[in-house]
Amino acid sequence: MNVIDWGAFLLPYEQAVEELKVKFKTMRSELKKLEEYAPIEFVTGRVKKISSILDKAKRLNVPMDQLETGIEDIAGIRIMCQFAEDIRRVAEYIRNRKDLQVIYEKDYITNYKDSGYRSFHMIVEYPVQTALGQKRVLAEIQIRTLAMNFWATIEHSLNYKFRESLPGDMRERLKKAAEAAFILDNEMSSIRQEILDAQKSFEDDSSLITQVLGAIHKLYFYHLVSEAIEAQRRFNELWELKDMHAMKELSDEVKGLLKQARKAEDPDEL
Ligand code: 0O2
Ligand code: 0O2
Repeated sequence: MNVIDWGAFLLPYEQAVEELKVKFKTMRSELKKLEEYAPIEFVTGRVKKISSILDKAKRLNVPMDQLETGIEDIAGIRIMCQFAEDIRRVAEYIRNRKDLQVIYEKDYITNYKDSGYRSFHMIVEYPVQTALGQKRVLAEIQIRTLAMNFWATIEHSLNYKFRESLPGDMRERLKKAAEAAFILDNEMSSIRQEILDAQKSFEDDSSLITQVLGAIHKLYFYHLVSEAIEAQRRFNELWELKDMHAMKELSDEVKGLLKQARKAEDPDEL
């Protein structure tokens, strides 16, 4: 049996993790500039420890000369998102990338594990350019919310400490804690939606104000002076009352007057 030169074996995985971390951190800054917030909160990565590779190879019955294909998470990248709905978006961005190939996906959000574990996993093939030429390595990308990550990090460290001997009631309490994290994610998503709706309604109101004032001003161009003065008086009244429904009616009325005036000036206009 050949002795593995671990230093040389792990080198392309180390390179893959470093490169992928930079790429996803760059994706975060790009998305932050393009959108109102970054769907990626932060990115970490690691190369699996040799002892963990050996443990996993034994557990999964992977022969030592088949580690490259048999263990898919020697290179691991973790992407943390603020909201559960960001996970699907980030996964879609990854599927569309040309610098890696998605081999398969594991949706532990819809099909959460017995332990309570929730995350979205993507196994990808990533080409690394080494001094000896190109090498394609497998990497596991885990995408999860901050709450899912909080739970998984603590559960992982407890499991590591207790190994197989984690007391039954602890397992149950950890499952309950995973449910609580899930409820927290849902609650945050619904609060976010309400904030977005409120923002949208504020933007709609301010655009209505711009439109109605612009339309009143235009009445003067068509010498509809008394109509303009009356519309401005009603605008002031509605503005005081913050009655946006009536403001919309006023806007439609003024636009109607403008339409008639344009038609009177140019009867051929549609
Ligand atoms: P372990 O394995 O727990 O003993 P930086 O270089 O600043 O970007 P930094 O601070 O070196 O990043 O942290 P890194 O390497 O990104 O990861 C921090 C910790 O998160 C590591 O702990 C990993 O255990 C864990 N981690 C990060 N990403 C992954 C992943 O994709 N899969 C898994 N399984 N774990 C991950 P330690 O203490 O470095 O290592
Ligand atoms: P690490 O580096 O210590 O995190 P397996 O399910 O392990 O037999 P598979 O198919 O490779 O084999 O793994 P799976 O289930 O897709 O999950 C791989 C990784 O997901 C694990 O890596 C964990 O990082 C994470 N994971 C899966 N289930 C749980 C869980 O119940 N709790 C926590 N905290 N994390 C989980 P490893 O191999 O544990 O390595």
